[in-house]
Amino acid sequence: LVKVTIDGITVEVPSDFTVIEAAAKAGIRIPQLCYHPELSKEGACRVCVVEIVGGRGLGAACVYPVADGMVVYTNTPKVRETRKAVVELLLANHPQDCLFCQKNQDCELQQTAADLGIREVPYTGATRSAEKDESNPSLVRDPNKCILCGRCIRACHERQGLDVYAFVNRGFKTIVEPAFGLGLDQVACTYCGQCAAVCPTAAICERDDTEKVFAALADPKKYTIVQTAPATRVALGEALGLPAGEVVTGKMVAALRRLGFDKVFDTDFSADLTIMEEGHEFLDRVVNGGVLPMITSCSPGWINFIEIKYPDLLPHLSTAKSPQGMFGALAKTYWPETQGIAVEDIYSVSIMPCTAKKAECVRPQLQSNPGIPDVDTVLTTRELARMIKNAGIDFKNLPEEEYDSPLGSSTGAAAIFGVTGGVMEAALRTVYSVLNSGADIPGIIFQPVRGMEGIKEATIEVPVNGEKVNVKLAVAHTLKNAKILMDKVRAGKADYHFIEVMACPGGCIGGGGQPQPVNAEIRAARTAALYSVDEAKTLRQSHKNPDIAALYEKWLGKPLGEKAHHLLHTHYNA
Ligand code: HC1
Repeated sequence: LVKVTIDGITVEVPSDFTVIEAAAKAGIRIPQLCYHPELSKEGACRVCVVEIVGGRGLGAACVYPVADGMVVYTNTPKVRETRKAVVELLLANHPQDCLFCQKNQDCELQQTAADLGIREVPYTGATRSAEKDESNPSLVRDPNKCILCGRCIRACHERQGLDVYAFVNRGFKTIVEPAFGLGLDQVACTYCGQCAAVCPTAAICERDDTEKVFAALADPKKYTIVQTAPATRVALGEALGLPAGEVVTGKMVAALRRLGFDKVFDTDFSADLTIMEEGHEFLDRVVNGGVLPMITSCSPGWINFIEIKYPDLLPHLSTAKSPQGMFGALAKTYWPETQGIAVEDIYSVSIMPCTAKKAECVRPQLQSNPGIPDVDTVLTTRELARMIKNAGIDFKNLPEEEYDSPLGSSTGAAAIFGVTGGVMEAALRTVYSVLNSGADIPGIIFQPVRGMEGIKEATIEVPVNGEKVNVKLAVAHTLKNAKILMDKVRAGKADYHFIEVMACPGGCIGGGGQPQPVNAEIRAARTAALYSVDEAKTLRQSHKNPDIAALYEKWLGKPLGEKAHHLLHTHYNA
């Protein structure tokens, strides 16, 4: 440890800290744009300059290493003047459209300018003029709003093991873009949105589909159905003035009704259905010698990744559609059929923590009726928050309401889909029970697959064909960790039976469409909230959901049966 004195406050910090980290420990927040606490340090924007006594002028706090006895001042006239000039220069080459920008009131550049008391931009001259990239269903890139902080480049490389973006050109012409200036649809982008999750401005955002949904809600001919993903209920509140990790399920349902949806259903219902199909598929592969390890298939960023990077491993993927996909199939078959509604009149929306879900829903293989998408529009949690604000709904004071029946019921197993290890744990609860004559997994929870380690491994003993078998499991979150596992599988060095992969840090609770900012503390709060949803449920195993059992009995047949196979399973793009 070393002792550093910042603005008169002395703190002891590890010797590998930089000044910005030491200042945070002293309770001093230094303005920051290129710096992100979960990414490597760049020292690019210089907005974090501080005075180091005895140093060579001003230093960038995010990259300046601490030293024993160091004395730092973060709030001198020279520091304030310099920071202001840095941000004024950034603003001089930035569109002045804050009032109608998608990130208005949610933009770190705007906030920094406000905090620094900037009232005008004293510099004029040339400004960047580059084309927007709207090539894909998930993400929109506007290079004119880019401040060259490089966070997207680092997030893509360091979290996801991909290199979609790079700096190109030099000096004033410098820009961040994919190789050869191609659209994101032409490069190895998985649409996971982790770039958007760390972008301080509106240079990378989710595609805004809110107007499409407002239009459908206003169309008297449309019967509107909405489903809500597991991880949205523990994050939506953050964008509407509530603390991180507050469970807002009932308020979200009430808000969706007030927005005008005819039916408010739950992706958690189809997460239970996914466990029925995927769990039985796993059992079938183990008992009948199918391709192992079987790998989960619900995270669309992960599916895009394996299709692009490991197409030879596609037979390992479970053929079960994602819960969003399964719900969509029911919304455009079971529901119209049993309610006597024309399928063309149904407009199906899903609320997802994920930008890649927008690309999932346009896959032609996710159409139960040729030419008609099962999910018409995906809105991220952030977009739903904007719709709620737009409609003037007083979210904080809404009464709690229940989902509609029967596609709104769910067990605790479904809730934990939204956190890394959750799909595996949910599947084990059912698989274990099936193999042990209905006995529950001891204690219901399976601790070894919980937690934020990048890759978790575990073994569970179950009887298979009359013999005790050690079933080997692995769980990875982020694509960088998925890559490590896939390289082992490809090399024949993995003896796992079942692997769960989620593309985003922490699983869907850290999805690219969730409210910003996100950090380890916020992810931990969302995670704890999802586990609390599970604990609060009387039924915590998917196969015990009575509405799922009734659906199979009355309409769907049996898991992996002909109708289930046709509606609830899919294939991938090799
Ligand atoms: Fe997810 Fe899933 S858990 S992929 O993160 O399997 O997006 O929340 O909806 O489909 O259920 C996302 C979350 C989500 C699906 C489920």
